[in-house]
Amino acid sequence: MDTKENNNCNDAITPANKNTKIIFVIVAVAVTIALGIGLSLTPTTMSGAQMGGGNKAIIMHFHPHLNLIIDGKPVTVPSQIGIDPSLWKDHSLDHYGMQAMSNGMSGMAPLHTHDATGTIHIESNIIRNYTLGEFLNIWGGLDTNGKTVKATLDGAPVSDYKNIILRDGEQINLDVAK
Ligand SMILES: [Cu+2]
Repeated sequence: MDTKENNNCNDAITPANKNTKIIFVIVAVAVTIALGIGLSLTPTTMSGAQMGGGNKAIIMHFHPHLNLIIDGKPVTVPSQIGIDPSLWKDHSLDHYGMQAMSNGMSGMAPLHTHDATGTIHIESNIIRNYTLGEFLNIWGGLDTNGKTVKATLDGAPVSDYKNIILRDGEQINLDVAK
């Protein structure tokens, strides 16, 4: 009696075990596929995090050049415009530039300077025209009050210097005088 009952029990369990094994294999395959997808997505997620979380890729990067003459004398355009808080007065375009990172690296306005040569860096996460006026607003350090600004773009006179569209390699001269 005992043996038969055991056999019956075994008979009853065996098909259930088969079903369990099949389900286990299906789950294992599903988990493997899910892990594979997860791993293949990981580099994208990591590069997003490395860029500072929420930072979009910079898709425009070029360099016009600004020469300044104030009251007849050449004046350097300072380094760190749009990076150093004291040279970053207008923040209305910040969302098009590099956001501050969790590792402490500072953000940058989309228009900024890295040196005092007059090279303006346009580094933007959207395709958009930027103007010299927008750069000067970010800087907030060129005093034109009560003065006349004579501007040339690649040597040709420009009447409305604030609306000069920044383009790669162009030479902008501003002559600011009373
Ligand atoms: Cu640059």
